[in-house]
Amino acid sequence: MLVSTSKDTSLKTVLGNLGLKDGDLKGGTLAVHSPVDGSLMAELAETKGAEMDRIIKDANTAFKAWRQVPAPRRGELVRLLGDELRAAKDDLGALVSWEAGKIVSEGLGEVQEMIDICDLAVGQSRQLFGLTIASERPGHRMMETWHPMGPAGVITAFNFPVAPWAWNSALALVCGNPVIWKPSEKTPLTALATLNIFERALKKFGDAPDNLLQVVIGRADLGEALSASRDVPIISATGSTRMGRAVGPKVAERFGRCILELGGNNAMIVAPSADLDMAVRAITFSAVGTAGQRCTSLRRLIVHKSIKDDLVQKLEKAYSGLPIGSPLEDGTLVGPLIDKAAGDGMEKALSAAKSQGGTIIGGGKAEGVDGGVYVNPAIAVMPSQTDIVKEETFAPILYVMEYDTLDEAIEMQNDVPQGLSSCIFTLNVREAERFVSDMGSDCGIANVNIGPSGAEIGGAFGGEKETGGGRESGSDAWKGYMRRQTNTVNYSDELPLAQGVKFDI
Ligand code: UN1
Repeated sequence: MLVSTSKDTSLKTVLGNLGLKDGDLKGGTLAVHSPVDGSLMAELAETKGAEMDRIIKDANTAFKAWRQVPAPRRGELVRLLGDELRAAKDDLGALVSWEAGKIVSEGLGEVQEMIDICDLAVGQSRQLFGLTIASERPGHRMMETWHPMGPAGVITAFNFPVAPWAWNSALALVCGNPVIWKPSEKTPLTALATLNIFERALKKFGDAPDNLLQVVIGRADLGEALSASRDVPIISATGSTRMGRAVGPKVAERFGRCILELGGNNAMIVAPSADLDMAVRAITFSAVGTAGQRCTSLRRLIVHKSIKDDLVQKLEKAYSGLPIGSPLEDGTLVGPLIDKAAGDGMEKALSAAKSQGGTIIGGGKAEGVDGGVYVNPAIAVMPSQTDIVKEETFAPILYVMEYDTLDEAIEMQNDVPQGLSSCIFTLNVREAERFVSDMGSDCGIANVNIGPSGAEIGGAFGGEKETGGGRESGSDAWKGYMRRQTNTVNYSDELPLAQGVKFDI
């Protein structure tokens, strides 16, 4: 196989470099196939449901020790993790390509995202601060303190098999919480490789408690066990809205804390003043990059009617030259879908789009690439925002609708159940400001003159409505992994009551 760098990205070498030994990858019940060529990469032993109690208990034992370690020292472990990730970047990036089907540059980008959040979390470990609040009572001080919460259950999806684990875990760890990780059953190898990388950091760190990070391999029942356990105070889950509907109520039932990052149905409004060449580049990256399998992928294009035909023509041209093929080959921009079910989902959505009045450009099986599910990205020009457009289909389908007034465009942008990411292309400052104002996009992310995907880790990541409302990675997302305690300290020799209440005995 051709590779994009001089590095050996063959699966055998990569697995070996990441400490995944042949013997550990055989004889189990979980078959892991590569979307690149359909080959069987591993048959892994699965964690049994009956083991979950012990795993959760071990995490709580680790918590009792880890919470006492000063936060900046906890940060040192995450700093070492960042170092080890830097050293393993090429190998882990290549394994992401093998297991999730991402092109080399995106596989590496995902590992870079892990490194970036480690850097952020190291700084954060010295900044887990609360406020001092003016007390109404003389000789009193009010303040808030942030304390560790306990084990965090982190459930991740196939499409970003490692970065969302890192967003959650780098912060959870500096905040004093052990992590139990349930990766997607489609991408367990990258999780096991990450566990090995973490263990390299642990060794250098020296005196961390055992079981700070445990990985459970298997299916939905393991995620359910985490969600149902009172001894896992935080559940952070990335995946489909369907998964969120299973996890959310279970966690709520026991009053646990949920951080949900679910489906998106992200739109771009293209206004008449837009720089169309730039828009075409942004649209192509965000609609066909990662084969349309990011939760931030561009799925809806809302274009002013005066430029619609021109833009669709430009996109057709850009789409016609897209290199589709093995993600490990130099120059490929569109890799495979994760599995056959994803290909069937795309077919189904395209035929629904057609029956709802859409004109389909592209789609279908890509010529000349075999082994995996390789498809031609599709553009579906729709008469309006019909039912199928309101659904998230995890595939490279771009629905195009036209608008007349900006009000109408914003209304269309917001008129879907999901609320993750959104953007506008315009050179008109009024339109741009309007879009990011309280009258604009209802999403967690709203961009101007860049696409909806490819967010940096410095901002809070997540969205509203069926996207689940959680926020991860940057800004003050660290607070999601700690409990806030309000402290009032009386340093006077009186006992005044708040609100002027008198209670003399
Ligand atoms: C996801 O698809 O689950 O903004 C996460 C982005 C990436 C993260 C996507 N930083 O596209």
